[in-house]
Parts: sequence; C-alpha cells; structure tokens
Amino acid sequence: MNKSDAIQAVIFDLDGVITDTAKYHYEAWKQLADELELPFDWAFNEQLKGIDRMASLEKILSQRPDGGAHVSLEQKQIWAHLKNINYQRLIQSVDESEILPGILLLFDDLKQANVQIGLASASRNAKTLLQQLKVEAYFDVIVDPAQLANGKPAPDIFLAAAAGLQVEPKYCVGIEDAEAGVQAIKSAGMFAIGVGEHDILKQADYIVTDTSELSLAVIEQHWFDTVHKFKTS
Ligand code: B16
Ligand code: MG
Repeated sequence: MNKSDAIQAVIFDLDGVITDTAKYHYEAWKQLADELELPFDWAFNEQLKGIDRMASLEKILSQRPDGGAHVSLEQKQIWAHLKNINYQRLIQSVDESEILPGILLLFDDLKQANVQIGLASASRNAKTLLQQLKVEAYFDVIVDPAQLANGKPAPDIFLAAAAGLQVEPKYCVGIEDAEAGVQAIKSAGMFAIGVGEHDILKQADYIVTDTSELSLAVIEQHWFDTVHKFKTS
C-alpha cells in the first residue's frame, strides 16, 4: 500500500463501540420516563444513541400532549441531572471485563502500526468510563463534547478529533454504533465503519455486526478497496 493511502488515525465512539453502555443509558432513561409516565422502549432508545443528554430528554418529552413546549429549562435541567444520577449509579461497577470483544487487540495493533487513536463520544461521562475500563492511555486525543457547538449528526466532534490529532479527515476512519454517529463521520469526510444492524447503519462504508469482526487488517483492506475504487472510477 502506498503511504499516501494509509490510515493515519482511527476515531472511536465509546458507547456501543468500546463498551456496551447503551444498556445502562436505556435503563437510566427508562427509570425517568416511568416517573414522568411517558412511554419508553428499546426502539425509542435507538433514536437516542449518539445524541447528547438534553437533546435525548427533549425527544422523550416530545411525547407529552404539549410536545414538551411548556417545560421550563430549569425543569429540563433537573430531569437531565436525575437521568445522569441514575446512569452514574449503573456504571459504577463497570470495569475492564466490559470492554467489547476485539477492541483491546485493535488498540494494540493501531499502536504497533503508529496509527493514532481518538475518542469522539457525545458522553460527558466518557473520561470516567475510559478510566474504569483502564484504556485511557491508548488515546492521543479525547474530544470534550461540552466544547462543541453541534452534537452528532453534525461532523463537529469527528472534525475536532482530527484537528487534535493534526490529521486530515480523509486519512481518518471513524467507528460508530449509531445512525447519527455514522452521519457525523460521513459529514466529516471520513471513512465510516458501523457496528450493528445494516438497516440502521446503511450510510457506513463498511458494517460489522459486532466488534469481534474488527481488526486493523480488515479495516485496512476495506479502506484500501474504497480508496482504490474512488481513484480508478
Ligand atoms: P451522557 P456515544 C452517547 O455516547 C450515547 O450514545 C447517548 O445515548 C448519550 O445520551 C450521550 O452519549 C450522552 O451521554 O449523558 O453520559 O453525557 O455513543 O457518543 O459514546
Ligand atoms: Mg455510540
């Protein structure tokens, strides 16, 4: 492979890619939705993946008869805080045993190949989780979502990671489990890998059903095929 075709950075989502915290987000929102007597199930939760806390709350409140229009900002902040208390209680015991299959090997292979590693998670609990999983040291950049104007599906978080790594977006690969996240990677001009269901992640350049199918060799092969196809078409 020509050096100019080589991947220079891989930028990871956290929830649903490095660890399966999507189930804890679900439980924490479910507790709040039950208290507010609003419907909430796994299908609804799918829409919240990759979406920040306040935007997620607003989607849940949109099911009220008033569509959430009469809820004050102060009340929303209280409910968002309550969800976060539920969530932080649920993730308290997360440790390295909850790293998804294949991820540690992929981190090691990327380090070995001098490919930089970034984190583009919408979660304000991301750093705590990386510490609990004992993987924080692998990351060359961790974007703070609180500093960004626009959340996923806007490209901001992936562009901020690339800028922090000083790598052009076209040499970056993004890995996501959420539809909004795949959209963000594509809008950033990066190669997108989706982890999950084809129907949901169809905008991705390459899709795996779970993280055990991810390896540097497989990613490089699909990256090269896509770059090569683009160059020869
Ligand atoms: P927090 P990701 C996202 O993380 C989750 O997918 C999403 O469900 C959650 O609402 C969001 O983080 C904010 O999380 O409330 O902890 O700040 O998938 O971008 O790693
Ligand atoms: Mg995710």
